[in-house]
Amino acid sequence: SQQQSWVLMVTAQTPTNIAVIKYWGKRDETLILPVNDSISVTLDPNHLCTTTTVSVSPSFQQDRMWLNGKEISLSGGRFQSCLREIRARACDVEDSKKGVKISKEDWSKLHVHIASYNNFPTAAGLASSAAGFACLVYALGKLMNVKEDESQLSAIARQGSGSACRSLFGGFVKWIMGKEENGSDSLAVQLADEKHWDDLVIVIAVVSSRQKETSSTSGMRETVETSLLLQHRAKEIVPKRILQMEEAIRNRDFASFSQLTCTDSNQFHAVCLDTSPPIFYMNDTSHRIISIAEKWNRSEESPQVAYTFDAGPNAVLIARNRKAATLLIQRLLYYFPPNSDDLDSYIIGDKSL
Ligand code: 2P0
Repeated sequence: SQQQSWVLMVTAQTPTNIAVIKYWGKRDETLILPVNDSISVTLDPNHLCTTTTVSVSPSFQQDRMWLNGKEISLSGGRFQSCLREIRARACDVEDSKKGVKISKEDWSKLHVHIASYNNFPTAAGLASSAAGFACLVYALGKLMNVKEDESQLSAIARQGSGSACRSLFGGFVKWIMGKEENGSDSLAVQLADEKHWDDLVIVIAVVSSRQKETSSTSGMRETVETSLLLQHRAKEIVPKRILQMEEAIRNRDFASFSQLTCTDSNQFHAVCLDTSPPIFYMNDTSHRIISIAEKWNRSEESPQVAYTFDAGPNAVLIARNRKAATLLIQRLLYYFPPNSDDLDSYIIGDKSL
């Protein structure tokens, strides 16, 4: 019948984020509650982003999802948590053009179809789950007329993937670990918007676009179970570092920002090495890039670049301004010319460069 033929659709786009103070280790695996606060920078939406279209129709028989055109299972607990939490907050929706009225109560009976695309390699340590779950939760929230603000939505995205909670905002974002056992206060807040420090230019050296060997989830679990260094880091180091990083961001103090970012990345990888069996995310090329950046920073009056590496060998380099980014790219191209065996590609995170 005419009534059964409608489809409502919402499309959203969400960039990924890169942590400058890292999240590594959970105190609750189901709710995804971390052992420390973290701080990230959200990338330019023109690069490394997820685009997700969610649709609802009375003709849909079940919830379904496609990732990069291929159907994937929604049966995992993380998808189910996000869907359940968003549905629980759904409100009335009216689309007069289509003659559609959905009451709050209808949402529990309606099914959704989700189509998601990443414009970058999935699971290569380029935070695909961060953009993915943030975009999913945001798009579903829009479709179902959810009234919650970005921070409240971030606590839902967190249950899809921890780092996803930080992608609900642009600019600089803090994920507050929270104290509550139910996770209600473990959410993201914006520290500064994207205009606050727009001199920074992000350059990603894709050392390998292959899938990583140890997933973040299992890596973190093994670290929590075996590393004493992680406990020291979470209790003694990160709380102070978070305050210092907030101050560096507030003051646009690149020397402090760079020092804190590099040190924290190196400590995260040290914690991985301190895990039993040890986890190696960086490779020889990653180490060479660190040396190039360190040597350059030391040869100048003040640091020109910060580096940080996530759960993979790819280098995220943050240059202090466009001039530094140009010099950085010149250096990288000298050491790793196009088509060199050591590097797959470069991603320049500033459309105006
Ligand atoms: C981060 N990473 O802060 C850290 C630094 C990787 C290294 O968050 O298990 O995919 O889904 O919560 O968020 C990667 O871990 O892990 C990550 P889950 P997630 O960005």
